[in-house]
Amino acid sequence: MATRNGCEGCTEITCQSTKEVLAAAPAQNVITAYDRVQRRGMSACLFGSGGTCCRNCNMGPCQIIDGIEDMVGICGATADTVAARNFARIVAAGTAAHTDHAREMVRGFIDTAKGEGPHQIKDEAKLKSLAEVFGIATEDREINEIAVELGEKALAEFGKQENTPLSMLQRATEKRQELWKKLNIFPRGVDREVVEMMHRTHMGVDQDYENIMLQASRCALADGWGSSMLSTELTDIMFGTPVPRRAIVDLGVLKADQVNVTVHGHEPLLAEALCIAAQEPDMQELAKKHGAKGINLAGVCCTGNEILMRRGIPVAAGFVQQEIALATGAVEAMVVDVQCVMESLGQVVNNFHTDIITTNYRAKMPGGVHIQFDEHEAINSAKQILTHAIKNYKKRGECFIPEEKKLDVVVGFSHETINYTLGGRFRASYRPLNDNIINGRIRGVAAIVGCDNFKLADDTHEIIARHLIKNNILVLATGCAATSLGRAGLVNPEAARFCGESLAEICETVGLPPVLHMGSCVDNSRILIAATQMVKEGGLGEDISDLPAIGTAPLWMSEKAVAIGQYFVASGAQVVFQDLPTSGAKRFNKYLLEGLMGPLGAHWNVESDPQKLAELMVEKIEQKRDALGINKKSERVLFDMNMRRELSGGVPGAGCTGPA
Ligand code: NFS
Ligand code: SF4
Repeated sequence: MATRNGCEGCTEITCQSTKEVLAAAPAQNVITAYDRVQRRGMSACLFGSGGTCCRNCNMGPCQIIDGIEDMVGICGATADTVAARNFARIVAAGTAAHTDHAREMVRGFIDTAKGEGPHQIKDEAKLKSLAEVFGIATEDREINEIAVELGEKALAEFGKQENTPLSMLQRATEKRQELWKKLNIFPRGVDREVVEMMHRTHMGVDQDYENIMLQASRCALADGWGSSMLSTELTDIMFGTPVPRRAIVDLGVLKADQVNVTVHGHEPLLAEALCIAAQEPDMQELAKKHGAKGINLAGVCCTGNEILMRRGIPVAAGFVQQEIALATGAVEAMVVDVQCVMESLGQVVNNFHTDIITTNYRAKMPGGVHIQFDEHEAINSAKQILTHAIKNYKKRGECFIPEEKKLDVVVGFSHETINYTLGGRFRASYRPLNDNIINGRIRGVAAIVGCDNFKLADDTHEIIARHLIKNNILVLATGCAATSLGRAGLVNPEAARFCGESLAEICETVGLPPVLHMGSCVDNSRILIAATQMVKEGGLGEDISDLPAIGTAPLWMSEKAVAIGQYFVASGAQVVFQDLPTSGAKRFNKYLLEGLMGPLGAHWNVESDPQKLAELMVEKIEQKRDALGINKKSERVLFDMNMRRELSGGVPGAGCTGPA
C-alpha cells in the first residue's frame, strides 16, 4: 500500500483535529478520500458534470453536446431533455433514500405504540397535534391507541393509490396548497411519486423538461412534507422532541481508556437502542472485564446528529471525517446502517483492530462484519453489537486521539424550541422573531444544510455563516453542515460576538446561538414548519416565497441534498448550491436558475465562490425585505426591561443542560 506523508498537500483541510490525526503515526498507511481526490486530479468528465450523458437505453450511452446538431442522442434526445431526466432521477434517488428511512421510522413507531420494543411515547402533545392532521380522534382515548392509529395511517401514506393529497401537506400555507393544486403537483402517495418519476424519465416517455420538473417537484414534496416530516415528527414523539443542551462536536471526543463505538448512518432506531444498551450494567461490566473504563458512544454523520439533538451524545465526525475517525486507531467498532457510509471504511480498518459492523440487510460491504439489527429485539441486538466492539478493545494498537478542542455546541433547536426560546415560556410564538425581522434587527433567516464534500475546502460553511451572521441574518443548520459549523465554534451563544450588532444583542439577551442546530437532514422538514409558522404568524407575507429567507447546501454530495433543494424550491424558498449537474444544457439550466420562478415563486441559484455565495444570500434576503416593504428606515429599538424579561423567561436552555 502506498504511504502518505501526513496531510502534506491536503490544502483543502482546515480542521485542526483532522490535520493532527492525519499527521500522527497511526494514520501513516491510511489512504483517505483526500488522497484519492488529489491522485485522480479534478478533471471530471464534462458530460457527467454538465448532466448531458445519457445511458437510459442501450442505443447509447449517448454523450450530448448542446447546440451541435449531430450530437443529440441516437433517439434524438436533446441536452435539455437528458439533463432534465438526469436531474429528476437524482431527485427521485434522494427521495427514495429519505422515504425508505421514514418508512422504517413509521414501522418502529407502530411497534412502540403497540408496546413492543424498548421505546415509549414521550411527546404526547405532539402525538395529539399530529393525530389532528390525520383526522384521528383523541378525546377520551388511550395514548397508545391513538398512536397505533396514527402509525397505521402514516404507513398507508407510502403506498397510497387514491388521487388525493398526502395528509401532511395540509400543514403548508393555504396559498402554497392552492398553487400545488393549480399546478397539479400535490403528491399523492410517497412511493408512487418516486415510481412515476422513474417511469417518466425512462427512454421515450416525458421529453419536455418543464413537465419533467413538475413531477420532480411533486416527488420532492413527497419527500419533504410527505415523509421526511413524518419521520421527524414520529421520531420526536418516540424519542422526545429536542430541547437545547450542550454537547461536543470534535474528533477529540474519542476516549483513550474506553471502548469507542462510533455510530454512523441515519436511522435513529439503531442508535437509540445502542445508547440504552451501553448504559446497562452488564455492558459496563463487560467493558471493565476487558480492561476499559466504560463504553464511549460517539456519532458520525446524521445518526450522530439525531443522538446529539436528543441525548447530547457527542459527534465525533461529519461526512468527510468518517475515515479520519478510524485513522485514530482508537475506534473498536464503527456501527453503520444506511446512507453516506463510504466503501473505503472497509479498507481503512485493514490498518487497525477496528471492525465495521453493518447492521441493515440493505447495506453490506466488503470488509464489514454483519450483525443484523432486529428492531423487535432492539436491546439484545444492540448488546450483541456492543459485545463485539468490547472484545476488540484489548486488540487496540497504537492510537492517536487529538486533544478535545473544548468547542462545545448548544443544539436541540426543534421548531418548538425556537418558538419557546424567542416567544417566551408562557407565550410560545413566532411573534418576537417576526417582529425582529420586521423592525430589521434580524434581517432574515438563512438555512445552511447538507453535506460536506472532499472536492472543496472544508471551511466553506464557516465562511458563509460568518458573513450571514455579521449581516444580522439568523442561521438555521442541519446535517453535516451543522457539524462543520459546530467545529467552527459558531453553534453556541458565545458566537454572538461574531454577529452584527442587532443580532448579537438578541442572541446575548436570549442566550441563543446565532446558528441554530436543527438536527439531521431529515429534520430539514423542521425548517419547512418553522418557515410556515413565520408566515402564519403574520406580517411577513402570505407564503414562504414572501419571507426574507433562503437556503444553501453549498458542499452537497448526496442525491438527498438535491431532493431537499427541490422541495425547498417547490415550497417557495430560494436555494443556492455551489454547482449543479445541469450546466451542459443551456435552456434547462436557465429554467432551473430563473424559469422556475414563474410556476413556483422560487428558483435554484448557483455560485461557486463561498464568499460570493453568502453575499448573494444577503442580497436575496434584502430583495424580499424590499418587496415586503419592511426596508423602511426605522428607529433602532433598544431592549427595555420588559422585553428582556419576556425574552429571557423563555429560554429552556438558558443555563443549558449537559449531555444526558
Ligand atoms: Ni444529509 Fe446526513 Fe451528511 Fe450529507 Fe450524508 S450524513 S442525510 S446526506 S453527508 S449531510
Ligand atoms: Fe441515447 Fe436516447 Fe438511449 Fe439516452 S435514451 S441512451 S439519449 S438513445
